[in-house]
Amino acid sequence: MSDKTIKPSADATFGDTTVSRGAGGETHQHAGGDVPTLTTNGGIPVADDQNSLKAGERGPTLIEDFHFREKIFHFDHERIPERVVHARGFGVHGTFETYKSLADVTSADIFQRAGEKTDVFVRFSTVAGNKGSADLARDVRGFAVRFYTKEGNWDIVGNNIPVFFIQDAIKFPDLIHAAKQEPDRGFPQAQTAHDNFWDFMSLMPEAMHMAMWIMSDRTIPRSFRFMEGFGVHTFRLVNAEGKSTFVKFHWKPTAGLQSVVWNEALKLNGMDPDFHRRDLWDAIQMGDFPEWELGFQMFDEDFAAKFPFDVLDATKIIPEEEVPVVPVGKMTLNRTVENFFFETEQVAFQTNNIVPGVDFTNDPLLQGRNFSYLDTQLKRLGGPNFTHIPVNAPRCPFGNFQQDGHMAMRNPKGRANYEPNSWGGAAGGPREDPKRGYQSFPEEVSGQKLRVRAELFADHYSQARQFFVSQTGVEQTHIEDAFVFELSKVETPAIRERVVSHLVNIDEGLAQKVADGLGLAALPAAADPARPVIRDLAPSPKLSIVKNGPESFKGRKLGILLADGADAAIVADLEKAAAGVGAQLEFVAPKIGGVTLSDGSTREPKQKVNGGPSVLYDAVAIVLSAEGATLLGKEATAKDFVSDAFAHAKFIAFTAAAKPLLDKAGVEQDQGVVELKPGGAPDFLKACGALRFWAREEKLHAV
Ligand code: HDD
Repeated sequence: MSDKTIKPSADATFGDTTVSRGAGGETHQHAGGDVPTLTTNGGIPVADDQNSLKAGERGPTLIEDFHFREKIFHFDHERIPERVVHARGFGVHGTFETYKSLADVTSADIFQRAGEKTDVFVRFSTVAGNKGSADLARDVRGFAVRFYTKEGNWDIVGNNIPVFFIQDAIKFPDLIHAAKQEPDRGFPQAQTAHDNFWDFMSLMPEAMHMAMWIMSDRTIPRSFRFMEGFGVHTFRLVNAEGKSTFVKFHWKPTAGLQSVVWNEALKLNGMDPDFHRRDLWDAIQMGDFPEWELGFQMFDEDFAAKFPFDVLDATKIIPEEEVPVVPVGKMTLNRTVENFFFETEQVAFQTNNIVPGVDFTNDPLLQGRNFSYLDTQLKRLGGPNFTHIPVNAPRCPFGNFQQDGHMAMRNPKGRANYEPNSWGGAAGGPREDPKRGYQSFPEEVSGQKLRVRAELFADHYSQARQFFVSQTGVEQTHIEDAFVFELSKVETPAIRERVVSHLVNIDEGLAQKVADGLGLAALPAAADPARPVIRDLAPSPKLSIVKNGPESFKGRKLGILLADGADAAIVADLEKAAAGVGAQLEFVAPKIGGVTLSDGSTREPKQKVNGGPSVLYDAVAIVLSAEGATLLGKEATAKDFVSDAFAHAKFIAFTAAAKPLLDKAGVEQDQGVVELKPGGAPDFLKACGALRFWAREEKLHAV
C-alpha cells in the first residue's frame, strides 16, 4: 500500500482553493474565495466529496464513512409521491391587486380596500399525465391560485374549463382511474384516447358537456399565459351583515385566449415536452409578466331559482351574457420559484382554504373536494405539519394549540398548549375572535338522508349543445376532428358508437361528421336523454377561443429562419416591428454558432434548424438569400419548418430569394403568406395579431 493512497488530501483546506487527492493520486480543484464550505447535514466540513472511504486502494467501502452514508441515504429518499392527479405542474409567484372595495358583497379582507396588494402563488398543471409527461397533452389544465391574505390563505383550486366531468365527488376515483393509464398495461399515459376513458365517459351522460370542452382547443392551450381560469363551482360571498351572494370565479388573461392546433401539439410534445413551463419561465425572466383579471359572476337566490339548470351542478355554466363577469382585481405573475421541489412540488392547495367573507355551497363535487385536498397532503407531504413548509404557511399572524407530529418546525411557545386555560394574557396563548373569526353562512338545511341527485342535474345535453353552437366554424371542425382522433384510438367499436349516440343529442351535424370520420355504417340512435334537450339556448360568444383572442401579436413569438447572406435590412425591420408590438423573436439557422447577414452584421440563433421547428413559433419569417434558399432546400427539416407553419395556418413572411424553399415545401400562396419588402414588417406583424390564417385550414384536410 503506497503512502499516497491512504492519506486523504494532505493539503486540504476549507474556504480557499482546495486540492483533494483521489485514490490514484489525481487531484480536484475546488473554487476558493468566499465559496461556502461543503458540509454534512450536521455541519461537519467535508474534505473530499469525490471518493468514498475505503480499506485500501482497491478495498471495500467502509460503513464508517458517515458522509457517504448520509449522502446516499438522503438521495434514496428524495422522492415524495406525485399528486394522484395534476402531477405535472409549474408554479410561480405573483401579486394580486384589488380594484375597489367590495364591502357591499363580501367581508373578505382582501376585497375591502382599493389598491390592496396580496401575494399569490399559482400552479398550472395537466390532470392525467404523470409528473414526467409532456406539456401539450390534450388535457384539462389546472389553474390553482393561493392568495396569502391578511386573514389567512385563500385557495381557488380551479381549472381552465368552467365545468367538470362529474357531478358528485364519489365518482372522482372512477373518472381518474378511467382517464389514467389502463391498469393491466400501464399505458397510455397523458392521453384520453383509449378505451377505458371513453367507455367511462359514454356510460356517464353527465360528462357530455365536459366532453365537448375537452375535445375543443381549450385542452391544447398555446401557453398558460393565454388561458382562462375558472373556480367552476358556485361559491358564496358573505358581507358584514351576513348577506350572501352566489358567485362564480373567472380568471381572464389580459393577453387574450390562444390555443395550438392538434397536429402542432403532437409535434410540440416531441420537440419540447416542456413547452408550457419554458414559455412561462421565459416570459417572467424577460419581464413580460402575464396578467389575469379576476372576475365575479354574482347572482342571488331568485336568479338561481329561475335559471333552467341547477347552480350547484358543476357540469353547468352560467353564460356570461346572462350574468356578466365583473372585474374585481388583477393578478400579475412576476417571479419564478427559487427551487422547483421546495415550492412547486410541496405546495398543498386545498379547496377548504377559505377566508371570512367567502363560503362554500352544497355543490356535491365541492363538498367532496373539501375532504380530499386535506387528506391527500398527509400522504404526499408525509405528516400533519405540511403548513410549516414556507409555501404553505400563512403570511399573516396565526396561532393555535396544535403541536408535535412529524417534522414540526414550530410548536406553541410557553406553558399553554390547551384552551380554555387560566394563564391569562399572552401567556394563555391565542383566543377565538367571534367578530373577525370565520363564520359559516347559516343556511337552512333539512331533509332526509338520501343518495340522490337534484332533479335538474339530469339535463346532460342542453349546455353541451349550447357550447357547440357558440363556436366558430373552425372551432367546430376542431371538435369534430378531436372526437374522430380520440375514438379512432378506441379499439372497441361499441364504445365508439355509444359516444356518437350521445353526440346525436347534442348536434346531429356533429354526430354525423364524427360517424363519417370513424367510418360507422350508420348514425346510431340517440341515447335516451333523462330530460328533454333544450335546443334553443342562445349561443354564448364568450365560449369561443377565436372570438376572444388578442388584438395584437404582443407576447407572441416570431421565428425567423435565417442563413448566411440574408438581407440585413429586412431582418432589422422585423426586429424593430416585433419590438414595437411587444412580441418575442428568435432566429433559427443552419448552425448555432452564428449567422452573417448581407451587411456583415451577425445574429445569434437560438435554435439550429433541425432542433427548432416552426411549432415553437406563432408566426414565421423566412429571410434567405438565394444561396441560403438553395442550401436549406436540401435540408428536410428546413422544408418541414415551412410546410408545418403552412399546415398549422400560421402567417408566413418570406423574402423573394427564399421563394424556392417555399415551393419545395409545397406552400401555395394565400393572404397569410406575405412577401416581405423593405418597410413591410410592421404590416406583417399587424396581420399576425389574428394569430392564424384560418381560411387556409379547410383547404388542407381531406379526411
Ligand atoms: Fe382536484 C388536485 C382542480 C375535482 C381531488 N385539483 C387538483 C389540482 C387542481 C384541481 C388545479 C392541482 C392543485 C395543485 O396545483 O397542486 N379538482 C380540480 C377541479 C375540480 C376538481 C377544478 C372540479 C371542479 N379534485 C376534484 C375532486 C376530487 C379532487 C372531485 C376528489 C374528490 N384534486 C384532488 C386531489 C388533488 C387534486 C387528489 C391531487 C393533489 C392535490 O389534490 O393536492 O386531492
